[in-house]
Amino acid sequence: MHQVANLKLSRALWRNAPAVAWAVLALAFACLHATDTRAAGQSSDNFRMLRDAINAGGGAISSANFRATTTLGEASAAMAMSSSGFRLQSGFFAQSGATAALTLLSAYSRKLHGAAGPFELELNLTAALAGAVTVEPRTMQVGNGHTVVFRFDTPITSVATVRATNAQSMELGTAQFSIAGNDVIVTLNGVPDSQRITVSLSGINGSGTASASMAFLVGDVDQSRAVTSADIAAIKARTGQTTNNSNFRYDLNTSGNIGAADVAAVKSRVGRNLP
Ligand SMILES: [Ca+2]
Repeated sequence: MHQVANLKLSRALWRNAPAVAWAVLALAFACLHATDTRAAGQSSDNFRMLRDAINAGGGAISSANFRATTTLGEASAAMAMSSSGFRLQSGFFAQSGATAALTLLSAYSRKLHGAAGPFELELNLTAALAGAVTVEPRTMQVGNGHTVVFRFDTPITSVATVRATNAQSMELGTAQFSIAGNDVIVTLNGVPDSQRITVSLSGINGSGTASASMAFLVGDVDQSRAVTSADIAAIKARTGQTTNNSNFRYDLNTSGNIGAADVAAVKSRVGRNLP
């Protein structure tokens, strides 16, 4: 019976030989092109590999089961190309997708205004430290310092260092950070008032960097970089208001409303300006 069945299968294959041949050719063609999704030369900008091509080890693509086919690199190591024997030809660069895609979208100075909630002052990321930087006019929050939020276009997994420096690259106060989704939240303590600073992050998701310059000058609600009678008038005009998204800069003591304490705070600082 088996011989009869095998004979029938052989005859069927023979009858369909042209179709079988084309199928084999098509499969070979597809395999040849499986790794070649790059646009031009193999540089860091345009090199891509398909999962099927690099994942002959099976399972998820991780260091434990990564395998590359012999056509991908230079087989200077003998036997199979495993992680210990794998070599790539000179000129080849691989890059981490997360680091390459990392972009700082925006940065904010965030403060909690009591029951009114947190409000964020967006920082001008294009201003030079000595130029028209965004001025944070609200006071440092007791026990919590200043909070600067860096918002990226991708989830953040690691940050190596964070620093707050002045124009002479001297560190001001202390800087700590935490990570929340796409945000890196920097807490500054001990930064004096009437200061321009640059907050810098390095080692973001590996090798990414980001920085934002800003200034702290309590009472400068109109961003003129000096505390003047105009700032007093602006706060007085909003006395009695509950803090909201359009007036939070005038709530200097972040109490949740604009009142006599805010007027007193700006009056006591008239004459101060940024260096
Ligand atoms: Ca207030």
